[in-house]
Amino acid sequence: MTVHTTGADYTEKIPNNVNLHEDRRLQRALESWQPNFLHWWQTMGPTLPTQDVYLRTAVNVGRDGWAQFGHVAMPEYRWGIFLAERDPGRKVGFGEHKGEPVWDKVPGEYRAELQRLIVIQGDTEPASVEQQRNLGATAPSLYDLRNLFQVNVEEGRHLWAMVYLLHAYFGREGREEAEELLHRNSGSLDSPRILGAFNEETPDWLSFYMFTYFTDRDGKYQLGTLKESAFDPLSRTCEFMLKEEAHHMMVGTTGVDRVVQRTVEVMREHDSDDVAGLGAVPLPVIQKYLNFHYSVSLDLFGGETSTNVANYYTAGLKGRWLEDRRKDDHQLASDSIMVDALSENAITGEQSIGQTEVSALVGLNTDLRREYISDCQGGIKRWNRILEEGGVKQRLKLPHVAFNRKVGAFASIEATPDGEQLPAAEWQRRQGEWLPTDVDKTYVRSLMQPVHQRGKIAAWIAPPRSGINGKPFDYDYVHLA
Ligand code: BYC
Repeated sequence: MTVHTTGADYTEKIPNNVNLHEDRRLQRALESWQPNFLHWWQTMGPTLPTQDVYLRTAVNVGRDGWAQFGHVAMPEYRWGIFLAERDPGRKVGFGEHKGEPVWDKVPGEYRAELQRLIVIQGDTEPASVEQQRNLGATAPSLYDLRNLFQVNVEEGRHLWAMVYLLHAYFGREGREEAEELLHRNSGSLDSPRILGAFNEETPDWLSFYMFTYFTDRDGKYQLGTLKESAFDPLSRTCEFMLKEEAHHMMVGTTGVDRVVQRTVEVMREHDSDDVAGLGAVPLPVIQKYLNFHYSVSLDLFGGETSTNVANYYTAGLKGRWLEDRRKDDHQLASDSIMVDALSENAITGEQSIGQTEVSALVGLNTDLRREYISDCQGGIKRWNRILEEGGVKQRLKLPHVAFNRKVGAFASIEATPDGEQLPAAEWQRRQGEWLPTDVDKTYVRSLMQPVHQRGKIAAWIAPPRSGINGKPFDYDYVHLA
C-alpha cells in the first residue's frame, strides 16, 4: 500500500505520530507485541477471506485529511499509534487538581486506577472484533461488508492505542496487561472479556447494527469522559479515537434505519403486519433486539452509585461528558443528584422502583448514563419517523431503565419494558415477549444469506442512501479471495 503522509511515517514498522523511534526500548517492546497482535487478528479476527477492502486508514491527526481511502489487502493493513495534537497550555478541568497543568506522566498515587481504566477500555476493543468475526460470511452487500471491516480494523487500532499507553507509561505491569488483552476472549468460559456486553454474541447483522448503535455509543460516552482526563496522553488518544467512533455509530444508525425501512415496505406491499415468512424482520422482533442491546449497554455504565467513579473524578482521571460546558464548580464536593434506586416500603418491606438523592460524585455513572439515554432517544425518533412516513401505526421505544439489568440498582429485580416490577417466575415465563427468543433468532439468522455481488442487496434490508467517501452503492468495495 502506498500512503503519502504528513503526520505519520508509513515506512516504519509501526506507523505513529508519537516519535516512537526516539525511544528504542518502547519501540522494541511494541515491536515484540506486534506479532502477537497479528497472530490474534489472524486467529480471532474476521474469518472471510478477501483480496482487498476499500478502507480508510488514519494518516494524520490534523483537521484536514486525517484519513486516506484506498483498496487495502488485509494482511497489509497497517495499524498505527495516533494521538491528537498536544495543547501545551492544557489544564486539569475538574476534581481536586482543577486548574493545575495536565500530566505527561502517571502520578504514582493514581497508577492503579489509571491502569484499570485503560485496561477496561482496551479490553472492549478486541472483544468486539471477536464478537463480529463471522459476520462477513453473511453480509447483505459489499457496502456493508466493507463497513464491517472498517469497524474491525479501527477497533484493532483502538486496542493499539491502549496498548501504547500501557507499554509507554505502566512498565512491566503494563506490558503484562497488554498480553492479557490478547488472551482474554469474548464468551470464553475460562477467561472472558471484562464487561458483560462484550461476552454476548453478535451472530447476525441485525445484532451488529444494534451493537454499533447502542454499544459503540457507550464507547462514545466513555471515551468522551476519558478525553477530559488530566493524564494528557490518555486524553489525546481518546480524542482521536472519538473521530473514528463516529463512523461506527453511523453504521448502526443507518443500518437500523434500513432494516426498519425494508420492513415498512414489505408490510405495505403485502398489507400485513406479519412479515415473518415474507423475507423481512417483523417490527416486534426489531423491538426485542433493541430491548436486548439497549439494556446490556446500560449495564456498561456501572452502578447508579459508585465510589470508584467518585474517586476517578476527584483525582482528575475521568471527567463528565462535555465537562467544560457544565455550569458548576467542576468539583461537586457539596452537590447532589437524584439516581434510580429500589425504595423499600418501611412497613411492608416491599421494594419498588424509585429514586433517591445521593452525593453528585457517587452518582456520576448515573449522570453519564442519562446523557447516553437521551442520545439513544435520537435513534428512536428517526426510526419512528420512517414508520410514520411509511404509513405504519406501530412505534419503537426504549425500554425502562430497570428492564433486564444485570448491573446496578435493578440487578436484583425483574421489570417489564414499561417499568412494571414482576415476580421472578413471571419474568421467566414472559421474557420471550420482550427479548429475542430462539425462534426469533433462528428466523433472523435464516434471513442472513450472503449477498457478495457488486450492487446487489439482501431482501431484508433497504440499500443505503449514499455510499462511502462519495462512491456509489454499487462500487466494488470488496474483492473477495
Ligand atoms: N460488566 O463501581 P461500579 C467501547 C464491575 S465501550 C461486568 O459501579 P465503575 C466499545 C466494576 O468493574 C466503553 N462488571 O463500576 C464499544 C466493579 O468491579 P470491582 C468501554 C462490571 O467502576 C463497542 C463493580 O462491578 N470503556 O469503547 O464505577 C465496541 C462495581 O461497579 C460492569 C469503559 O468502560 C459490567 N458491565 O464503572 C468497541 C471506560 N460494570 O471494582 C469498544 C473505562 C461494572 O468491584 N471503565 N462492573 O472489582 C470505567 O469507566 C468503569 O470501570 C465502568 C464501571 C464504567 C466500566
